[in-house]
Amino acid sequence: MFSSDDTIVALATPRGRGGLGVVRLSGARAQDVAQALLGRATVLEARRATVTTLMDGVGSRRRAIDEVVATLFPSPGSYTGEDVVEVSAHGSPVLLDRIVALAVAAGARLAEPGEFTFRAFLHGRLDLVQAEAVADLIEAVTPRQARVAFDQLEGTMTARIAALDEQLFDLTMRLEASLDFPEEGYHFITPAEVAEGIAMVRGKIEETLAEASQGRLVREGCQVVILGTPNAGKSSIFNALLGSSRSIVAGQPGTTRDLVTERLDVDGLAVTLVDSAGLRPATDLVEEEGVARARGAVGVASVALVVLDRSRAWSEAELQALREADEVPRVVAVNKVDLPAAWQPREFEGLDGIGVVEVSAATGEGLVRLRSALVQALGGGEPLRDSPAVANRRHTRLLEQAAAALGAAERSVAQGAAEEFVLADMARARTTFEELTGSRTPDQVLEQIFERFCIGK
Ligand SMILES: Nc1nc2c(ncn2[C@@H]2O[C@H](COP(=O)(O)OP(=O)(O)OP(=O)(O)O)[C@@H](O)[C@H]2O)c(=O)[nH]1
Ligand SMILES: [Mg+2]
Repeated sequence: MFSSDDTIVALATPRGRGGLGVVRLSGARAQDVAQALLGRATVLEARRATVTTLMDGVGSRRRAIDEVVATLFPSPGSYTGEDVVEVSAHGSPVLLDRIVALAVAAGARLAEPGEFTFRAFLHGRLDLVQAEAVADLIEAVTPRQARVAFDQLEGTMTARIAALDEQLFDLTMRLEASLDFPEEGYHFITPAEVAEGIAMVRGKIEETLAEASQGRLVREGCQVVILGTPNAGKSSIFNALLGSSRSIVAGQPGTTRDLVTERLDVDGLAVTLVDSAGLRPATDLVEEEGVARARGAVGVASVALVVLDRSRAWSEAELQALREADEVPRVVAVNKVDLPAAWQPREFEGLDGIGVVEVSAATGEGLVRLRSALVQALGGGEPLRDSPAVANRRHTRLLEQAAAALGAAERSVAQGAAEEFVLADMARARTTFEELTGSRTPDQVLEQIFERFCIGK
């Protein structure tokens, strides 16, 4: 994938105007390149911020274009494990582009997306799970996502895998010893001990997997689509949950036709909230398209929030609204409780066994309860764990493979199969661990992982 013997450069801060912008260099020639850019007398000491000037032009036309702070992080104790120089300049896009161009002229190459973190991985500064955590941390949109990503960066997941691998290694060694000295039979380890050891490791993998669905929910967020009868106050509730008048609210039914989508932090979960036209029978082509889009949104939603109007007589339309989205978990918001009631939720069978919350988008009553009902529905009813260690599909897939391999090993032991078979299954499990942490990961997988980063990370 990336060539790793040249020196790379990129803007490490977002493009755009700001107080500061940081250009980062990494590689064997980072110091030389920096020297070519900085004022002549500059001596960069390790890990010491040095105030200096940034120079442009050659000979008599050479002049300072900014005052900067440069810091050298020498190999191997830097982010990438190579010599790194960070130059903090004023946050002007033209200036920062120029600094990057000057670094390239002095022999650096523009970094590819994720290349700094890739080098950190390559030089053993981070394992693959931690490198993924860097991308997650940068992309986090809720504080909880950031915390889970940071835990992973700190190595919670890495430590768990290392402990499991160690246990498997120990079992493997003892079983191999029994093989090498067959006359001693199962002297080094009994089949019962092998079975017990393997079952224990598999149990821990399954525990970790059980946490994974929550971890994934935190990491990837989820979609909540708002459905319900026309004019029930769907858009009003959408706006109230967001705290802004994002969707148009009006007295006549059929106001919302297209999908209106907004990101929302619900107790740390990144929820994509979708206001829709509902699934009512359409009266014209535009509306028909709107209803089709609403149906499409239900298809990918984790939860449907069905809004009903309590101030209006109960009719077939309410039943219809409840019936239509029954393929996803539902929360029902019985809205307009500030107005006289035309019916009571408990009178209707369709509402049995679904979370029903009485609210008023107009006064804000019940909104806190509505939020917690949503969190409940999203988290499968269990309280959300604070820091699930596993969070992405690559991890869960590999852990499932490891658990399956160990399951096969357990069966082999139970059937009294030769040690070689048991050892082969255990070796498969250990290979998935290596793939997880990156000590043995195919290049295409690495590419996919680092592609997710943007340039400069
Ligand atoms: N009194 C009262 N009026 C409400 C409440 N919620 C919404 N309304 C009013 O009900 C009407 C319809 O509200 P919307 O939010 O546009 O309803 P909707 O379900 O999005 O409507 P469509 O998009 O047309 O299907 C508006 O006049 C709102 O002001 C509420 O809690 N109490
Ligand atoms: Mg609407």
